[in-house]
Amino acid sequence: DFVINLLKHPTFIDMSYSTKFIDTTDALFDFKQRRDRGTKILTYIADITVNGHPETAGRPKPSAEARPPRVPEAIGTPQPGTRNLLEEKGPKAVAEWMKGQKKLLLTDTTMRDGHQSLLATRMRSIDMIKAAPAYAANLGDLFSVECWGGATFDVAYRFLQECPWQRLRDIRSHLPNVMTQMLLRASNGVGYTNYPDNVVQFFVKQAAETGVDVFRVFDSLNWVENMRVAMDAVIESGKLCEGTICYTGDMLDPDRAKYDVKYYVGMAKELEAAGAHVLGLKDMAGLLKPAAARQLISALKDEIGLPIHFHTHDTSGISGATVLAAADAGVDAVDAAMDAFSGGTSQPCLGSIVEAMAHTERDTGLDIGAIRMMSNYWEAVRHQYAAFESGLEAPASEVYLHEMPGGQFTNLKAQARSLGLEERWHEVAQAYADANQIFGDIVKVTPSSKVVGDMALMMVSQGLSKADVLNPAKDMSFPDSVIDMLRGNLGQPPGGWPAEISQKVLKDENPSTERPGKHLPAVDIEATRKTLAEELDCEIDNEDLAGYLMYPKVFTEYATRHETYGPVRALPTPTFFYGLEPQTEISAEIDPGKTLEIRYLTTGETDELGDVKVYFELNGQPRAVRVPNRA
Ligand code: BTN
Ligand code: 3PY
Ligand code: ZN
Repeated sequence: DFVINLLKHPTFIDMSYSTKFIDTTDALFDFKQRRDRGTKILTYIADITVNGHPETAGRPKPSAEARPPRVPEAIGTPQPGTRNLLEEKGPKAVAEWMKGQKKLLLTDTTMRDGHQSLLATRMRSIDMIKAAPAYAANLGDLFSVECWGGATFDVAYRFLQECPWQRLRDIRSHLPNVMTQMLLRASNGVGYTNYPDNVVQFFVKQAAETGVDVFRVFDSLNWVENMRVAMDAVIESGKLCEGTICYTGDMLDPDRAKYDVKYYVGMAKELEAAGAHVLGLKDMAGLLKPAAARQLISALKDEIGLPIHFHTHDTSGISGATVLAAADAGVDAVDAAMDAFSGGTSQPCLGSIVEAMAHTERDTGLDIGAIRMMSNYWEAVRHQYAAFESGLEAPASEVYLHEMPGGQFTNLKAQARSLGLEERWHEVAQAYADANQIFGDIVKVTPSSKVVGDMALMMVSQGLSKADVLNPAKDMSFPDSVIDMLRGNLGQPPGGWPAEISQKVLKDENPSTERPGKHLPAVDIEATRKTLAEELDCEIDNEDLAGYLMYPKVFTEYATRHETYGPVRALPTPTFFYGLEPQTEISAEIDPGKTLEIRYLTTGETDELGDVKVYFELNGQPRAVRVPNRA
């Protein structure tokens, strides 16, 4: 690069230079050090080997005896499945086909909600992509594989140093016959805040192009008005739009009349009118009890023409019974996680549902042997993520008190721990329930659940009761997320925000009751692309741009680290989190057919700058890289 800069420099071209010119012309040295990907990936392994990974420090390690995951065998060639139907006949035909089925259709959530709810969303792409061919060949009768969206998007960039789009593209290419599914927070995209309409549209279009077939669209306050932009974008893309109701409260409890069967049927009708192909019923906390499921599904079946897809969590331990009741009442599809990723704050157990339905008229038709083989793989994968286990040891009926979503539960527990409130967890649970009542009993799911969580932590850490919070004479400052929500920036809950808390938080400020996206100015997408390309000094494609539009800082930090560490997504999971032992060897396929054979030899002494030299063999050739010793 130096020589190129020199050759192109006007002073050099007109030959008016001396060697002093080189010494004093900084612009000549204005080049990015472009290192090859092998060196970058060695730098990463060296850094982790010397310093450890910041995320696994002090956390439980995988057991030394744990068997390495053996990639499940793909038996035979993939048969046409739901994806083929969608491609050939379109989303309405898929919906009709669902309704005409006797089978209970199943979605496998292992690659999204399963690890989001059990392992803090930390599952890496490589572990998913390896399973995809066996899903295609052996489990081609699944309705869909949920593998994208929700929290997986930002966690991929932020903590796993990998591109979520590439994950989707790779899963898609290895799973050609079963629909992929994502969770989309309507106008909140895959983020925690409302985005301008054109950002939501741009994101959905790209997700459809890269490989999402089913979009489960929900709003964190069940406000259909705030779901239309996202739903319209999905419909426009030709993919399957699952307009979704979030279930909360207790439908059969006369004291919680706000969310009764009439409320849910009313919302379902709005979603049907808004063009949903499928009705999603999302019980994100696992609160729907079997008797209520029977009534609710029956009522929805009677009143709505759409097929129904039910999602729940097993935090209480009773979700299997709820699924069976829903199946009896005629639900069309349900979500479940592969056995090793099921139970607790995750979904009910897929294999057990298959067994429960066998030899009944709702037999799923799935092969239990194929499920066992797949689950054995996931079991070994899960062991590698021991550092991220939350340690919920038993079912918790306390979920009916606090109503926390499965995906939030372990997160909030970790937040409480970091504030020194771990011992007071049951107080946090009670405060969460109280905060929900303060806000007027709302749907709690990302991002509204985060606001309730912030409020609950504030109440416990400051020793505030519900009466204190509502007392107009008691002054206090509220978390930013609370102020933002009461301003109307997440939209409107049924019945609006209660005046008491709204006035206390906003004082004289007038909240907005309109759809937030109505006032957010459109982003100039091409100008953003240009600025970002200049900032990062590289081309920005639509996937990168969509990532940046959701999470500007998270994306640019990812891109900067990528420049240093290269395609670390190709590393085996134990190497990514723990580095290598001396004289051990791994392979990393950095492009299809291009594999690096990496052997770690030894580490030298720390020099006066605090750096160490780490010695490897890369494809048989000796290589050394220098990294800071921070250990
Ligand atoms: C993180 O930033 O916590 C997640 C990504 C890992 C980045 C690598 S890990 C090795 C090196 N040391 C750090 O503290 N960050 C980078
Ligand atoms: C998410 O939005 O990530 C969820 O899982 C909500 O249940
Ligand atoms: Zn869920």
